[in-house]
Amino acid sequence: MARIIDEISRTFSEYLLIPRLTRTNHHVSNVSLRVPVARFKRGSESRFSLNIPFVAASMQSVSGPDMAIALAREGGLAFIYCSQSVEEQAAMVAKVKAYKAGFVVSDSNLRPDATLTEALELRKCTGHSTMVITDNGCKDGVFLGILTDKDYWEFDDDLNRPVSDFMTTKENVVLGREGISLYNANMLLREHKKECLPILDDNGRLHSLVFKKDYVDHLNNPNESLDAKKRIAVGAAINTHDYKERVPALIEAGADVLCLDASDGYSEFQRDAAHWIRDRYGDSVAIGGGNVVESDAFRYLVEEAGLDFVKVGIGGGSICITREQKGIGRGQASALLAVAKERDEYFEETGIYVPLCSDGGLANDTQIIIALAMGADFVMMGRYFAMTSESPTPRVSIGGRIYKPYWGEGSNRARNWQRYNSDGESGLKFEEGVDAYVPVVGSVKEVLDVTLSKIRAAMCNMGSLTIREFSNNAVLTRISEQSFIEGGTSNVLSLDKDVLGKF
Ligand code: MZP
Repeated sequence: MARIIDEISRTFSEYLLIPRLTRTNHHVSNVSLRVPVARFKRGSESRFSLNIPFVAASMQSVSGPDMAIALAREGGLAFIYCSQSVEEQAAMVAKVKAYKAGFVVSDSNLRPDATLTEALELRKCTGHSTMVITDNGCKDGVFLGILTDKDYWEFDDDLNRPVSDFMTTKENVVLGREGISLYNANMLLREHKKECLPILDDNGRLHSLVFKKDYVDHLNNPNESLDAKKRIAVGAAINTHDYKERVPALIEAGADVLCLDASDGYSEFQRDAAHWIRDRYGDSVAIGGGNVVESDAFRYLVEEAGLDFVKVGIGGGSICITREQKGIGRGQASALLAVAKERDEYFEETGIYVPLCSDGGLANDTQIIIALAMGADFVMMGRYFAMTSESPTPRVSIGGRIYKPYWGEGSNRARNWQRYNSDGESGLKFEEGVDAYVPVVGSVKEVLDVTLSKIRAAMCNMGSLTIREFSNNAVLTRISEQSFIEGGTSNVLSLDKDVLGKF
């Protein structure tokens, strides 16, 4: 006979936090939002952590290279979607890795006999004003000199003359040797008051470039998610169908974290894929998976599949109709509480901490705060990021307001049958997601600034300086419909809502 869980499925909006003692050191400036992403043993550090507890969903309408760069610069991580060809996804990962690095592979290279016109065309194409002149015009050719827009006068000089007439030649360029540390490279730039340092190998061939602006940029974004080579960190989603081709390409392109992307992740398919990856790549890449909504599924993915983190949530996504279509899912708060309890028990038993990601259904900042209080180490969001300028979809005007398209991976538009069919059958017989629009709200940085301020403030109210402390200290109360109403404005005319008729 079917087993009925003796509890109603609940969602985040049904709970409120009860403040704990705020001590004098509980100041927002002392709060750390750093969270682990990869499992770790008690007393040791996670192999991969984030400085803010946010990741962007692996969805076509959310996580392209622009989102990955913008979010990683704020301390989070985006998962480039896998509902595209292996080549396209790997190219997106490579684009993120190339965005900014301590040691950049030069993308603007010319032969010495190229004309100034060709240099201007290249500048227009790449947007980069610094060009390297090598014997063969390739990124690893013999270094001859460097050309910047200070070396020529576009409207006065003869554009048919070769760049060799204008470039600063090798003897006059400050150079670094392959193997130099990034710190020393930056110190050379400082000492010689230069903007760009070409790094050459022992044979005088170009290896890479180091830019002063990258150093300054890094200081302005101290939370950035970076890899060991100081490149932007990026996640990539994978499925259980073509991982044997997809994973090697993604790792080659530089993916730092992989995540098995499935609507229901309690499967032997996830276990087999995780083993295959671990056998070949060991712990060099963090592997997450899911989604799950109860304790047995968590245990399975942690013990049998050995995953680094587990995603929680089925059917709660803003564009998701899985619950309506198949009757599968669980209220997100109940799911998270059940899995977090199991995670904590597993930690007690084994000393191994497995981070949890609450995925989907976070309708506002308050719900993000409740999710973190209930034990999520980090949250994955689609709608929240789809609304920002960095999501990959175009702006459209509807009724005088600006929107962006946002569609589910289970919609016909996404054609992501691999996320939904574990049996290998291709194509969607029915949709589990919808095609929608969301309002445009600003840049990733702008929306995060507000949300993160609220999280820090709530953590101080709860007498906590870390996310782990926050969830350990959390005391929550369920709320009645009446107290929910009481939580909004009451018995007053709101200037915005009632007088001006906004919202
Ligand atoms: P949300 O942040 O928009 O509420 O939810 C995003 C999450 O919904 C994704 O991370 C993914 O787990 C889930 N998702 C994506 N597509 C669908 C669908 O088409 C879906 N059903 O449920």
